[in-house]
Amino acid sequence: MTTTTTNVTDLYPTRGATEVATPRQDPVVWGSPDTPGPVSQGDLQALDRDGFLAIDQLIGPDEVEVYQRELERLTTDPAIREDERSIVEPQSKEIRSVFEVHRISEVFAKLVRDERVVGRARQILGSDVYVHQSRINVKPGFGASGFYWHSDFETWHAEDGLSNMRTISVSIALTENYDTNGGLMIMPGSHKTFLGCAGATPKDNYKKSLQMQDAGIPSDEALTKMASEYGVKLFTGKAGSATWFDCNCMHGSGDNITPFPRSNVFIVFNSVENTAVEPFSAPIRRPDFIGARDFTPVR
Ligand code: 6CS
Ligand code: FE
Repeated sequence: MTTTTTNVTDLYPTRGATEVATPRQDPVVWGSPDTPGPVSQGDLQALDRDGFLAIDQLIGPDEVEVYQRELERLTTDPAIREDERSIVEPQSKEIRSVFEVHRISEVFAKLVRDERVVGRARQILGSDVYVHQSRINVKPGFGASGFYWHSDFETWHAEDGLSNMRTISVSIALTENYDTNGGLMIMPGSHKTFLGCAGATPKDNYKKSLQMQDAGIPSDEALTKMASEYGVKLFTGKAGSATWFDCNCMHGSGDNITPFPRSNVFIVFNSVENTAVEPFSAPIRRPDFIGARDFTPVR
């Protein structure tokens, strides 16, 4: 194990000369079984086993419309397009993602504070939580590109300085996620092994990685072994459905060549007991609109 400048032990080495697997050393569900909250004991056990929890309807159809209108407003606002927090599609130059959407939009800020959302995050992580990252992914269709296989924690550890796996993401569908328009795919159970990737992090990596990730990509051999062992689950659901998934799930999504957008809002809750230190394997920090440095708990 190596220590970083802040003398924090690096439990999960990555982006060295070779790819290296490390067994997970953190719980998946941190809250104690009798912690009250919206997630049932059965669902907590499933989350621990699989690394994800799918919910058919987290928000109702009438609410979804409010968020769909807000997504439309944001992605057609010229000021947002000019904002550095907007990432465009490499080909079409359409907006691909808008980061820090919980700070830009009061509508999405309200969703973050909703007990159905933050209440689940607190229960799973067993503590107060803050937003490490939020984004809307538009995936507009007609060739919008996907996200290659990766573990989010691998990036958040290497580039944002999250020490432990005490971070949970929720992807809330704002349009219908069919089995054809580039839905989220997760390898069930893959969250129990940390795959440290080979290859150092280039400076300003985020400027490229948010369009097409390079550093932090597993090898074909590792992906073949994992997919053979765990399988691949595709998540579909109506607008308003949600997928909670552990920070270390191996996941990705395909291109969307249908005319039907696959838009979601993606919120990453991190425990206030796991606040970001210095990057474990990157020359500099990423901007705080990608990896938050304000650890104020969500209230
Ligand atoms: O680098 C990140 O933080 C982002 N990249 C991906 C592909 N998923 C997680 C996160 O939004
Ligand atoms: Fe991801």
